[in-house]
This record gives sequence, structure tokens and C-alpha cells, in this order.
Amino acid sequence: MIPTHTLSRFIRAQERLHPGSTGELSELLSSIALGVKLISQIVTTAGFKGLYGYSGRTNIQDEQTRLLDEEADQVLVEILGSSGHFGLLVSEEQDSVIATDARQENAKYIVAFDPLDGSSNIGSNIPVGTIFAIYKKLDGRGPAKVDDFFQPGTQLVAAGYSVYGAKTTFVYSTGEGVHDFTLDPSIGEFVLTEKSIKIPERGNIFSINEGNSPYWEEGTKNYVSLVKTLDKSRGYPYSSRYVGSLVADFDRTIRKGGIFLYPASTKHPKGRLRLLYECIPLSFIMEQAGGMAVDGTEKRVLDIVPEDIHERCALVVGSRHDVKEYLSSVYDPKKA
Ligand code: P6P
Repeated sequence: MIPTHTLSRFIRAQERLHPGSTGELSELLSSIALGVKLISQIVTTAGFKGLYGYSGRTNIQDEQTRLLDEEADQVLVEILGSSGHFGLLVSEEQDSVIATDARQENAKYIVAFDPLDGSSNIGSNIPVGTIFAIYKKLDGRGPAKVDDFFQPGTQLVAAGYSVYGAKTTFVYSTGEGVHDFTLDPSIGEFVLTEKSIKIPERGNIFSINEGNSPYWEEGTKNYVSLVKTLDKSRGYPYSSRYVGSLVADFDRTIRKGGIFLYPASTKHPKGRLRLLYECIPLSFIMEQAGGMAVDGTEKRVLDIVPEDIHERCALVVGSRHDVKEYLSSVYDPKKA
């Protein structure tokens, strides 16, 4: 079969649906896709290019950075920084915002990304990925500034993630559905795999690190206890799946349904995941696919306004039925 629907052609077709489009969004998504292709190549060959292991430095998260993290970060900073469309960048691997040569008036957009999430898993060939969130500057004129990142996810222009696994996938949304592409290395193109992904209304998989159970709040304990009971009339028990790599757990959830949880706990009072470049973009994708995304309370992740570029956030995301069951366990445990 000849692949006619490549990512670049799909993006252009989407652009033509909006008369007056300048084509900038198409260009910037293509820049990100190029970065993902390059990172895919780095990840695939890291094992024999001495790119495993640590760089000897630590990032703002006080985590030892891996050579691969820095390689992936450098790829995206260089490609996005030189695209001419991004005035500022935020990366998990960099302590502060990164000004680009397009910082001046002509750059409409800013982007926050996690260049290689889950990289601690890479030595055991577990899927890892890149996550990105794109905003417009608050003030169309003038240079981008850090406050431009302090917008709720409802203001996102686009968001997406890639998974470097058995295949390299690129999943993104510009607010008109979630679209999935698979990299065909033989032609170096992302080919459309699924248009308008929709998460099932209910799943039968729960995904949480049960090693953290001694630190969980009561609501989380109630919910995990519920999904593990033998109660066929309510469709329980669920299966447990936890990879420990966010993009892998999220991608399975959005395709098969169910729920992924990284809740607040006494060990992670604000959750472990990062709001700006993990929770917000993935919540945007999940809602576009018909799912739900909350911060472990009834608060919608997309309504949270970041106050710091690296702040953490609890995340409970997945099928509407399952996230609502979680919230019942938190707020009305007797009913659950
Ligand atoms: P834990 C990987 O290090 C990561 O940042 C996410 O990709 C993943 O979801 C989470 O941490 C796993 O955390 O505490 O369960 O090992």
C-alpha cells in the first residue's frame, strides 16, 4: 500500500480547513516532528553509541541527567529554537526558559517540552517518549516572556507526544481531535495510522505504582480497593498494568480505556509529574479523545494556571466512567 497520508500532508490538509491560516502552525508541528524523528534515531542506536548512563550533571529536578536526556534536549532546542516560530522554550532538562533567536516580535508561539520522558527505563528497552505543549504568547507583540507559560491548558494551540517503542508514534491535537501517526523508517515519514482517536467510555485496566500505597491518601486507597474487588455486577476486578514510563502508560490508556493515576501522596504531596510539559499536554490530548483529566481532586487539569515552569501536579486521567468512579471514591466513598 502506498502511504498517501503522511503527517506533513495531513497537517497541510488541516490548515486548508482554516482560511486565512498563515501556515506557521503547520511549520512548527513539522519542526517538532523532525525533532522526534532525530530523537527516535538517537534512542534506537544509543546502546552502541555509548549514550546510556549519566552525564554527571543534575537537573533542576535534582535528578541525575542521562546522556540521552541531554542529547534529546539539544535536538529539540536547536530545531525549535531555529524554527523562527518559537520565542521561548521550556524544557524539563533546563532550569530556566530558553530564549531563541526568534525571541523578538515575529515569534507568535512558545513551547514547553519533556524531551525524553521515562529515560531511566531505556536501558531495559522500555518505551520512552517526548511530550510537548504549544501556546501563543499572551501579548501578540513584543518578545515572549516567562509569564506567557502561565496560561491554563484550555489556551493550548496544540499538544502531543511521541512513543519510542516497537514503533515510533506521533500523536497530536490542535483542538480538532487526536490523530496518530507511525514512523515509516524506509521513507522517513510519519504515516497516518488513526484519525480522531476516541477513548472508550469505560475500560478495565487501572495503572498506578502500587509500591507507593503506604503513602496514598484515603481516596486513592478506596479506589484501588474498589477496582480490585470481585464484583462482576460492577465490572470489577480490573487488570493492573504499570510500565513506569508516562507516555507508555498514557498511550495504552487512551487506546484501550481505563485509568492512569499518579496521585498526590505523603511521598509526593503535589504529585510527581510536571504540570506544564507533562500533565497539561496529556490532559489536552485525553479530553480531545473524549476522556477526563483531573488533578486527583475534582479540578480539571486544563483549568490549572501554572505558577512555575517546573511545578508538579497530581494526575488522574482516562475513561470518563473510570475517572468519575475515582472521584466518587474520593468524595463519597460509601457510594463507590
Ligand atoms: P514512579 C519516569 O521517570 C517518570 O517521570 C514517568 O515517565 C513515569 O510515569 C513516572 O516517572 C514513574 O514514577 O515513581 O512510579 O517510578
